[in-house]
Amino acid sequence: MDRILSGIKPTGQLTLGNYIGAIKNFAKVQQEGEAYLFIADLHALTLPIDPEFLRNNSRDLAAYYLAAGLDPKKTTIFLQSDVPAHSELAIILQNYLYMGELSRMTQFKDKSAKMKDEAIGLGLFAYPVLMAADIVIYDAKRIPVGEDQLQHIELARDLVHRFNNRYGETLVMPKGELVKVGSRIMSLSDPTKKMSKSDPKGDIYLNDSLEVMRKKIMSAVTDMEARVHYDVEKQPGISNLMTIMSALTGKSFEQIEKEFEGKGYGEFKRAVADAVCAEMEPYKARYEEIVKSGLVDDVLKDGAKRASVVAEATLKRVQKAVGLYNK
Ligand code: AQP
Repeated sequence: MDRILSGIKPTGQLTLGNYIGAIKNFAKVQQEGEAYLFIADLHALTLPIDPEFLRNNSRDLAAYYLAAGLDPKKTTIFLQSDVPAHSELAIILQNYLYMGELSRMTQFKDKSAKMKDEAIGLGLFAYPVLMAADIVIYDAKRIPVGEDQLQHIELARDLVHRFNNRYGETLVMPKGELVKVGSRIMSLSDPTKKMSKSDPKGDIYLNDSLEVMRKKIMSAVTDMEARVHYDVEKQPGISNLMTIMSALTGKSFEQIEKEFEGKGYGEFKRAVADAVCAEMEPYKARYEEIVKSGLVDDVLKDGAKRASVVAEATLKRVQKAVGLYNK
């Protein structure tokens, strides 16, 4: 059975983009292999974050995973920092990725764009090294992610190639996988930008009330074309709303265009809001139940134990391959 791995940084409140591009898909994917799903709390330190917020948000993220239908008996759910082998492996792997390629990463360029050099942490720059370690440490072949993470996975693939060429077949080659629809949900207020946890403009948060979600959708930026039509260049706002609707209802873009032919944007937005609320109402209720149940701590503890067994074995294999003594 193929190993599957994914993770999310607990850097802020989860967005509808995180849900559609990542979380919703995990529950489906867990049926197809041996899945490992982590909370990337070490990655969350790459930009300033309040310790109390990080602690609470990490556990909260686990509750959102479970609410999405992730079965902790089937999927190993854990905190990245609970498995120190990730960090040890990253220290070794950092020698096989280079400054030039790391500085070309879009996420690094975006996140550091407005920062002075003195304020850019080494962790932000080296983020893809730890991410490569997160992946290869589970011999994971399939990495379901949103579109923005594909570049980091390509870099992890380069690393595996480089490492195996030098030391023989040691690491398993990973491959990024996107959801068919919704791998890049855009901001509702600026549909040329990705909806992001750390950029509150135009986000729908999973912890927004249904009423707030509805309001945000009703005031989403559209255009003057006055027709519900999928065209990312000319109608990015409408195309984004169509993507959200399609991802949540399973309707194709053609079906949506037909359904709303000759109808106004107000009616279309109401239908998108209905689709979002229909999905979010039971999801939010399950999340509340999980939080009340106190299940999260046990799941994370058990997950860390199971993940550590696999991670430590890979770390040993790599240590031996590179010549670390007596491993
Ligand atoms: N807008 C999005 N549409 C579809 N998928 C998305 N993802 C993120 N935003 C969208 C996917 O969700 C997962 C979360 O990854 P992450 O938390 O490790 O970091 P990220 O990709 O940087 O996500 P954010 O929300 O933009 O976080 P911040 O603002 O902290 O950087 C990934 O699979 C991601 O692709």
